[in-house]
Formats: sequence, C-alpha cells, structure tokens
Amino acid sequence: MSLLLIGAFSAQEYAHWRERLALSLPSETLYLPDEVYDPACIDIALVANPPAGSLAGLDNLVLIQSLWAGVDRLLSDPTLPENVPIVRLVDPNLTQAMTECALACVLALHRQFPAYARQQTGREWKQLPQPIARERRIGILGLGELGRAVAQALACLDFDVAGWSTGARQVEGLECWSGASGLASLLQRTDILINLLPLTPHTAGILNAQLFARLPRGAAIVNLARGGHLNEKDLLEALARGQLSHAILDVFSEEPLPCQHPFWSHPRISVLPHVAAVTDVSTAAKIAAENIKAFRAGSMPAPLVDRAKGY
Ligand code: NDP
Ligand code: OXD
Repeated sequence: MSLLLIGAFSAQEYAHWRERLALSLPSETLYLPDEVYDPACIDIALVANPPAGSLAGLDNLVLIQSLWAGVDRLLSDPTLPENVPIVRLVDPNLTQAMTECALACVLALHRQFPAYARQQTGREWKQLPQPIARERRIGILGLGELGRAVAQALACLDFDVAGWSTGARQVEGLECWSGASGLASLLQRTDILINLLPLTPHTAGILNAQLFARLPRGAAIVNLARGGHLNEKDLLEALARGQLSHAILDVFSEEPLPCQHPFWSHPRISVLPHVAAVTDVSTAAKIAAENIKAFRAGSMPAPLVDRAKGY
C-alpha cells in the first residue's frame, strides 16, 4: 500500500515535502496528486488543508494525517471518507511559532505601538499612560495545544491571564473558565482577547457584536485561529464606536484578503497574511512519519480528531 500527499503546495513545496518524508519513510511509496497511481493502492493520505473532493474515491484509506493543526476545511468536505481516523498535527515548532506571534501581538498592543503609529502619521509627540504587564488582563479563547502554550508564556511575563475551553481545565498560572457563564466572566475582565479556538459549528462567528459588547470599552482583539470566527461587519462597527480599540488579524474568511477589502487600510486593524504558525516541513514531516510508522506497527497515533465535535 502507498501514501498520497495533497495540499495547496507549489511544485517546489511538494518536492520539499517528498524529500523530507522520504528521509524518515524510505520504504514507503509516496504519490503526489498529479502522478499516475491506482487509487486502490492508497491507504494513508497526508493532507495540508486540501481542496474539497481531494480524498474522494480512495476506497482503501485507513488513516488521514493532517499536516495542519486546524482541520475545519477538511471536515467540511462532503466527500471526506467516513470512519477513517484523522490525526491532527501537533508539533513543538508550530506551538513555539504561535507562542512567539501571540507574544508579539500582546506586547505591541500592551505597549500601544498601534496608537503610536497613528500618532506618528500626524507627527504627534504624546506619551500615553502605560500600565505594567500584571495590570493588563489577557483572555484566551481555546486552551488546547496552542492556547495553553500561549497562556503560559504570557503568564511568565507577568500578564494577568485567563482562558476558556469546552471542558473545565487547570492550567498553572491562569484562571480557567468553561461554558456560557465562564465566557461572560472571561470577557468582562479582558483587555486583550486572543482567539485560538478551532472553527466548528459552535465557534463560527463567535467574535461578534454580542461578544465585543461584553468586553471592557477599548479592549483589543487578536484573531490567530480562523477567519470564520469573526463577524467582519460587527468588528468594523465596534471599532467605529470605540468599543474596541484595535484588532490584529492573521486569518480571514477569504484568503488572500482581497485587495479592495476595508481591513487593508483601516487605521485600527493590523493585517498579517496567515503567518502566525506556518507548518515547518522538516519537523512536521518527521512527526507525520513517526505517526505512520506507529500506525503500521499497530498503534493509533494521537491526537485524533473527534469528527462529532469538529476538532
Ligand atoms: P486544540 O484542538 O488543541 O484546542 C482547541 C481548544 O479550543 C480546546 O481547549 C477546546 O476545549 C477549545 N474549544 C473547542 N470548541 C470550543 C467551544 N465551543 N467552546 C469553548 N472552547 C472550545 O487546537 P490547537 O490549539 O492545536 O489549535 C487551535 C486552532 O488554531 C486550530 O484549530 C487552527 O484553526 C488555529 N491555527 C492557526 C494557525 C495560524 O497560523 N494562524 C496555525 C495553527 C493553528 P477542550 O480543551 O475542552 O477540548
Ligand atoms: C494550521 C494553520 O491550522 O496553518 O495549521 O492555520
């Protein structure tokens, strides 16, 4: 049986993945989508946010290894083969990258860099009041692989951190909440809100007017998860009314963000081109290869996606 690699990759990226996977899986045969292969011989697919329909017709598939942490697009594919286990990517390098990005966003907002950038355009020399980290309250939506690491790094810098997840969690150094009342408690004490939730039917559109209204006036948001979490119109309105002071956005419902989109030129929105935590081919290929070896040897790799929960 053989492997199939499918992603939104350039020819050069496909070649890089093939080279890295071959180093760790020398005895496996790996096909790329534009090569000639018998679909019946593919039993494991390695996928990176693949277009819908990519896995249709692979009747002997027994494992899907995602090379992305988020599997929302994969799960939304109506042709996704049923009952095939999906393993998500958990990679310390990805976690480190996300942590660095979240720290950069929080420190920029905490030290008011966006406000000083706006002042600079008017050559305005004005020192703004500056609290220290322990006086800045950070709220994190999602306390999974990424949210937990981000929360702990911020707590180490002495920020006042709290987090929210589906189940009740205990994470050292932070206050943890769950459920609807937990979300309300988190929001009312949050100056900077970071979104690291998976995109599911329960979390789609969660960054909306109702949520913004529960934050203290002048709070900032950082969306590092998915564009589908954000109601764009509600964000623009909340910024216009001063309910929110700034938004740093790494992800968008349409990517690349269209040239004419109002976010590009908004003085209170910072746009990043989905770079918070880009998959590192070298480390991710090794992790995927170890998972495949374990699977071939009879054990089920982790973490498995719970299709019913959507993450
Ligand atoms: P995990 O699955 O490890 O964690 C998800 C967290 O969200 C868990 O704490 C989970 O709760 C919580 N959660 C899920 N649904 C709800 C809900 N309805 N209400 C409250 N909490 C909820 O995911 P990761 O941390 O690995 O990744 C998070 C997301 O980050 C990915 O899905 C992806 O969209 C995004 N991402 C973005 C990248 C970028 O470059 N911008 C790069 C990589 C990922 P519980 O713990 O109770 O299950
Ligand atoms: C991911 C991403 O989910 O890059 O891995 O967004």
